[in-house]
Amino acid sequence: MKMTFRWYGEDDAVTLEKIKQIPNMSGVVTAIYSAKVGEVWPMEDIKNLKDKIISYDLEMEVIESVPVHEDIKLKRADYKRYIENYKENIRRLASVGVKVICYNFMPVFDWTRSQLDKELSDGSNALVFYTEQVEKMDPIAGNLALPGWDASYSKDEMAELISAYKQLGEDGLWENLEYFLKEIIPVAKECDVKMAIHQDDPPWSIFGIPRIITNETNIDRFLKIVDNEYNGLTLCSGSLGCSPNNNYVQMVKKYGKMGRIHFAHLRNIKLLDNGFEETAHYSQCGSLDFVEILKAYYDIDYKGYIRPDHGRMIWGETGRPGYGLYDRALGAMYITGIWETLCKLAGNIL
Ligand code: DNO
Repeated sequence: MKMTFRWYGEDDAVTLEKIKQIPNMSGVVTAIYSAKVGEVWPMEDIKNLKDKIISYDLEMEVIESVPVHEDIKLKRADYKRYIENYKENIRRLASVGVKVICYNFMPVFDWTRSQLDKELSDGSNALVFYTEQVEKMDPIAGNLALPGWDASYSKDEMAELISAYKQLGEDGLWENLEYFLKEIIPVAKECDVKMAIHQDDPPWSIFGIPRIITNETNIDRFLKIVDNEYNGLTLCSGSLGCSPNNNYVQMVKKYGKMGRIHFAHLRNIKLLDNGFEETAHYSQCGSLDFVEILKAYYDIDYKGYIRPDHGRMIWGETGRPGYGLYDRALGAMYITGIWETLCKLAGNIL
């Protein structure tokens, strides 16, 4: 495996200098954040980004994300142009050595939480999802702004989008995903870039709009749409793991053997009756067993990328929720420690 760290570019308080000092870090996972969703990323910006990263002796082999425009997900208006733009972004990123592109097909909202700074019993704070709080949230009132969301919609646009998705339903969303994959995967193959879809987070419908990349049955269906390795997965333990019906370890074994996992997001969560809380990566803190998870990756001889996912805010750090330095760095070292142990026990080097 190759250990990586998410970096939000020049504006990120977590700098490349700091990331470089985390042991075993091979590279960063990043994107061009100044581009509008759906547009072609300027080649000069891509090259500058890469130059900056390699000047710290880090790699830029994974992009997270090239966002999919809502017109593509709804297959309406400008979807053809946006699909052509998407293909062009794949080509441009391939030309500077990018190997994996992470994306998602979640309507309107990316990851959703009800609170971003819930104080845990040890005084740290974390992102949480309490069902009763989410039920009170009104996305149309425009009082929601989570860091992963596109904040550019007016109230009217948001209301229209939500109603369009309600009308489209799950079947419609599957059809549009199929169309998109059949268009872009051949280009990814030509460019030798692995596309890696991220699961919906949380893996169930929110605000009455459909979500489909949620469980093993649906991931099986997704992989069959274009049945080759270029149509692959970012397998996210925290997204899948917050539904008790998903067995993440089993999925690692199954999709790993099929050669379809290209990127892993590893984070722990504590399952509750009314939702979940994000916790430290350490197994004892949450509901997921990190030794079992990493053993599954080790046993499939996983050669792809891993990144520690959301961390808590600890030691007084403030910043982008889920993406501070300290707790993610602890997570990276914990994962690396387990991996090193597995390697040594098997008589291999790290
Ligand atoms: C959350 C992230 C997601 C992810 C996208 C991929 O922190 O894992 O926002 O980047 O869903 O497109």
